[in-house]
Amino acid sequence: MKIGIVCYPTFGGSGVVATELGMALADKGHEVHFITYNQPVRLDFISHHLHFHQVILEEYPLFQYQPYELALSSKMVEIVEKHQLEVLHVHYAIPHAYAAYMAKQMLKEKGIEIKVVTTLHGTDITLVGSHPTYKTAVEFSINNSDVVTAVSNNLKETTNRLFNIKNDIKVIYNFIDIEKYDKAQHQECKRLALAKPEERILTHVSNFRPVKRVEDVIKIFYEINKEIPSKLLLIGDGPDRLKAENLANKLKISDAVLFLGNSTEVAKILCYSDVFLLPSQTESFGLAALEAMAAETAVISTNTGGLPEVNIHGQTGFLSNLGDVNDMAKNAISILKDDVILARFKSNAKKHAKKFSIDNILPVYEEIYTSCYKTIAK
Ligand code: GMT
Repeated sequence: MKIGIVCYPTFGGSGVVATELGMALADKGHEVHFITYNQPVRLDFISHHLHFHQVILEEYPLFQYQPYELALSSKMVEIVEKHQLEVLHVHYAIPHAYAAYMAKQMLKEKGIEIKVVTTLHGTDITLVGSHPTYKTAVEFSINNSDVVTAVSNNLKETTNRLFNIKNDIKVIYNFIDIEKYDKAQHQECKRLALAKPEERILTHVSNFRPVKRVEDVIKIFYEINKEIPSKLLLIGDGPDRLKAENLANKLKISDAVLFLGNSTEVAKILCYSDVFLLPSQTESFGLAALEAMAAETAVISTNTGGLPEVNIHGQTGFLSNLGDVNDMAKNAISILKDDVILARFKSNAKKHAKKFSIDNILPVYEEIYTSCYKTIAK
């Protein structure tokens, strides 16, 4: 099929899911067109099945804020028409679902019917979308999408609680390319370059936004490090990085804390990891936790949002109440202090991650696209 994918091209989870989905679809022979303002960071190849169309914003002195939705919907119309796309799959409701609705109306005027699939990822509902500033438009665009999906049961419930939704929301979990993580596990994982043989390695991957509570990561590690020789690797960048660095300095653990910045090689870095820390305020799913589990890493997380659907308490890791850094540290220590226990948690994590294999999830998206296409053909 010919599919247009609209997403944020950044390191955020929704962009990662959209990009991995597009690349997997292209691999299966579908023609995929990414429409966004930059090349998605994880888009590592372009082929005759995989295209990228940049939305360019024109500067104009009158605009304090450039009207991105307008440029995006115009670009969608252009690309749908030019490449005869059959479906538009937009990731993250704001403003993509709204822009897609506008594109659909403009195409209708030209006698072209296009179906819109909207995938809700989390903060587009929980933190931003339900804010009175956006709520009316978000609710409207969700209700006017042809198919709506959410990345966890929790996100579906939250969406139905916060909005007056008329569509049935289909839950499709985030997914993982297990083979990529298997390969990274089998590469030469040079642990000794980062830690002493007796040290455990803890990791955290995020975009360092306040919702990730990176200072809690440092506080948890501080407690662990008192009892277990260990290193903490932080991957990513964002507004709270400096706060986290300052806290590590203040607690005099900066020698044990490595800030590695953004990386497109997360699978390779996670091969060092024993325990992954995710003390988020909320996670609709927690793709970062799933990626860690695929790299055979136990997860210490909060019990918020969709995290309990991913991290199984007492099996793949532990769940704690938001902000309870002592409980998270205690749980991490209970895993890290014993080789046999650690090995059990790691193996459980990997086994559970396999349930989210792309091989299981991709056909579900394909089915949705096909059902959209069939409705048009009728
Ligand atoms: O979590 C982020 O910082 C990025 C954000 C996004 O939308 O780009 O991620 C959300 O979508 C991911 C993919 O579906 C989910 O795995 C994350 O849990 C979700 N983040 C939050 O709900 C905070």
